[in-house]
Amino acid sequence: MSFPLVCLCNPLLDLQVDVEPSYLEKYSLKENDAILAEEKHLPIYDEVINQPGLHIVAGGAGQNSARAAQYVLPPKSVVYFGSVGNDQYADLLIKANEKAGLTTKYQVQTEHETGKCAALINGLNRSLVTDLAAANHFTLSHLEKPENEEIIKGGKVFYIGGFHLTVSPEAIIKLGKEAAAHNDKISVINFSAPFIPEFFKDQLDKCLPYMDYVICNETEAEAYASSHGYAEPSNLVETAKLVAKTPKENTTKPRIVVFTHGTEPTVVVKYDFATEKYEISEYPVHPISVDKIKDTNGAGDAFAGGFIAGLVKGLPMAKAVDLGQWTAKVSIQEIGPSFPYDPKVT
Ligand code: 26A
Repeated sequence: MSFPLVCLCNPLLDLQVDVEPSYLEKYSLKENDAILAEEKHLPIYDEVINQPGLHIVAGGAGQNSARAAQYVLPPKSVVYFGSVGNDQYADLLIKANEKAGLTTKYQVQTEHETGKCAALINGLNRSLVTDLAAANHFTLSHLEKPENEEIIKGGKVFYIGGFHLTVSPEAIIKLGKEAAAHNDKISVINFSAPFIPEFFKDQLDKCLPYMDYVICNETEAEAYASSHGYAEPSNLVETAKLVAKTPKENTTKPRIVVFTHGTEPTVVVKYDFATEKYEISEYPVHPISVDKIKDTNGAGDAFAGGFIAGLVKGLPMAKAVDLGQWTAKVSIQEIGPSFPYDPKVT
């Protein structure tokens, strides 16, 4: 079995509800953030389960991107690795992935439940509180099974949700090494949330040398700059240049940093290690009227999914960014990190 796109992250079920700012205040949550649940957050799950208007949807950042990429690629193009429990939640995720045409290769935990994310929607913002549960128990050994080794060997593009840095950097490095060993393979990591470059800096720095592409947004860029002690890079482009030039295992291929910035243009910075030169470009986002937006849960994941689908297709940068912006636009018009089926291709 082989798939051009191989993805790795934490599979989660999203429990999505609309909340008032006072609810976020009660739990000291920011209006637009993603965090790991602490003890004090645990009552949230019981509260949202009982709230009218609850939507239960497939989530998990990398899994959302994998579904988004499969949405625009030919059938059976994408495979996804992660860890779930042996429960009904996992069955729901498997069904959602099947519907999306995404091939799932889960590691199943018997002693832990499938992870969940309370997606607290407040207007155009979303605050995500995650209990990783089984997703936290993914191990490198799953990728070392002969059938999965085979899948990795056959992969062309490897996409890693940076959220997985909290789980198994070894598994990330395994995929990164496969890409670094071949000039015609590509590895991509998404910083995922500010707390990743902030609190998982060492894990990130260990994995980055194996990554050809970095995707992140402006708040994650800021967190990266501050945790790495950069004296306030003046703007997004300056931070992108710093990330692009960080040490790299295979310097035959450039490092390319893709920074999204809400409705501001997407910034792409490419660093060529041989010539020591940067190439900087900017791409406007697809405008959409606010009344068409259902919620922004998974917007960034959808962008990443469309973008990596563009890499699989071998599209030039402008077209790959454009495909990412299109998938993001499609997803924010659906409830949760979802897509309208049957698939349409741009
Ligand atoms: C480790 N953490 C905190 C997480 C996540 C996560 N996916 C993986 N690991 N926290 C939130 N998400 C997912 O992000 C999507 C929106 O971008 C949510 O499940 C949601 O679908």
